[in-house]
Amino acid sequence: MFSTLFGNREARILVLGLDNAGKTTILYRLQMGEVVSTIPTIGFNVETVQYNNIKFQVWDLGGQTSIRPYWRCYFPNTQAIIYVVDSSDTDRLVIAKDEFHAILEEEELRGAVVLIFANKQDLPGALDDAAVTEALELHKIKNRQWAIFKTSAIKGEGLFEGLDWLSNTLKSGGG
Ligand SMILES: Nc1nc2c(ncn2[C@@H]2O[C@H](COP(=O)(O)OP(=O)(O)OP(=O)(O)O)[C@@H](O)[C@H]2O)c(=O)[nH]1
Ligand SMILES: [Mg+2]
Repeated sequence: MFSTLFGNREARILVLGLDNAGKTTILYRLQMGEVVSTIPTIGFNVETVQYNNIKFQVWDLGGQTSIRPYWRCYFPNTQAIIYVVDSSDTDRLVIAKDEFHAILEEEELRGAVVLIFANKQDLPGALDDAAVTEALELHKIKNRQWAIFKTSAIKGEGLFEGLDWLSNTLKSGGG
């Protein structure tokens, strides 16, 4: 729960997105500041990331088709979603968009703010933030605070800019 007890806020964050988007890489980049070698996540990883006086409890869920239905088990009490897109995987952007809009319709996530990471910007052919905004139809988002950032989990770029936005948005009452 989001609390101001002892001035130390906490926020529960879900990291969602298709398999291979880079979710687990991002989680450990944020938590340890390093690139770790990953295997596809079956189930979840959870770590605490302390940043800007917020203790983020970050849940990284597996994104494979067969395990996406289990995402909903983690929805209650979520203040923010980080939705990760492989910006170079243009073939699957339509699927990424459909999964994204299904998440937005979930009643339990109605109050969650949304941060989109257009990840893998270091790869040739990666779409930029404007193109990912269009592909995900972000302009259709209603009644919710959201932002998109270009990231490279491998290079460590963009991730903390996103967390800055998230912490400011949560502190000002979002989520
Ligand atoms: N070039 C590049 N590769 C990345 C980046 N982020 C992640 N990867 C690679 O993409 C692959 C998949 O990364 P994961 O973090 O395991 O992906 P995931 O979203 O957790 O996948 P699931 O657990 O199956 O849902 C790995 O080989 C990563 O090293 C990035 O920013 N750039
Ligand atoms: Mg993973």
